[in-house]
Amino acid sequence: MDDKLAQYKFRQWHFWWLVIFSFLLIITFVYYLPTRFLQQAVVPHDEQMPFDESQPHGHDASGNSIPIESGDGDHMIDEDMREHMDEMMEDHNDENVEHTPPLYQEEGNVKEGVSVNLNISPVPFRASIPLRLDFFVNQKPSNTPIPAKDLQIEHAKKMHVVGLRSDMNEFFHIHPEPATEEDAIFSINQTFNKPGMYKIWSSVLKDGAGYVFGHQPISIIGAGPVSEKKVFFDRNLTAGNYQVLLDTGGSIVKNREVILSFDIHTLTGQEVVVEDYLDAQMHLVLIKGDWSEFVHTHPSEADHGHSGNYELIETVSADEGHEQGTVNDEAVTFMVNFSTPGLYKGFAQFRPQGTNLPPDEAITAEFWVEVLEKSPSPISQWWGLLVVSAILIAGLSWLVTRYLKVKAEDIKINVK
Ligand SMILES: [Cu+2]
Repeated sequence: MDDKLAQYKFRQWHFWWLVIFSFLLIITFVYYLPTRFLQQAVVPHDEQMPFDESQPHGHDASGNSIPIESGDGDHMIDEDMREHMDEMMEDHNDENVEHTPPLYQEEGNVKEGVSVNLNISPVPFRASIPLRLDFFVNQKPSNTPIPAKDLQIEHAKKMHVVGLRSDMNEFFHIHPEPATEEDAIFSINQTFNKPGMYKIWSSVLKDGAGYVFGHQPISIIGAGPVSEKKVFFDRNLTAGNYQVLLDTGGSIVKNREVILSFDIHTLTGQEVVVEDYLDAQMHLVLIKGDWSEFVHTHPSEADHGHSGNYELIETVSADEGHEQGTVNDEAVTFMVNFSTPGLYKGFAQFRPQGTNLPPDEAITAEFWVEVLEKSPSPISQWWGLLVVSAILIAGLSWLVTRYLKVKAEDIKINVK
């Protein structure tokens, strides 16, 4: 009798063991490993790349970068793209040796060296009237003026100025000019259409070194709401009469090089080729929601040679052979490295070929990205919950069976 009971018990244990074990096997071989394998097939594993010095970023380079990671969403990485990315990586690394990293400083913190001080008039700063912005380029601590002739042109200008409101709207990218090359003051009129707090950044290049200055936030007074913040994660962006398809390659993780690719079409789906805007295919400005990070970047220089576009899909018109028939689907790509996690707003600026926009102006596509502290675990939460609940159910039913058995024993004893 005891043998039978022991055997029965053993078979029960054996059954549950098999159930749980096969469950784990399924999870591992049907889901976990294929996902990991797919991920690793997409990115070069554990390849340390030098810190992206050539890309302007919000503070002194602390120099680290790690492999790009692909995440959710069906992004368009195929073998050709992989080849192209490797090429870009190589070119990118070559570039690093050429560019010194732009030094990011808040205007008020510059005690020594090149500095830019911003002065705005008239006070108080009112919305909807032109305000004069004067950027005084000087050498600290003596405030010695640095004339425009001592600065270098970068992307067609000696000074680039970017600004926006605290709700990350009202973005502007303008280029103050000096009266003469002997002058150290770069001036421009700017009208702030809406009231609120604004942050302005200026950047210059001197002796081959880039400098970015964050200026004291200013308060513009006027009628209307001072903030209308709206965070959105659309990836098909509308900008003017154009739609811009943004591919981030999945989730973005801090200190990991990520490739952002922009594919521009008309609203009716026609491919749009861009012409140069300030000496680059496109300009991309990324600003962190708390204004602590500022990135102004351009498609990789090496790409510029062959217009930084990458053929995604070849479209062939019905009348094959007529030269004018074929337009390749292209995207402009940027390599960016976010050094801190958080929400960033991006401003991708481009000029469609043949546009009648004034030369210094461009169309701006706005978007948000979230930079993660670390890459999301390969096992999605859903699967995690499933495994945990299955184990809990098994445990519970085991406990209940045991309890019932004990109860039954008790009743038997009492009956006797
Ligand atoms: Cu600019």
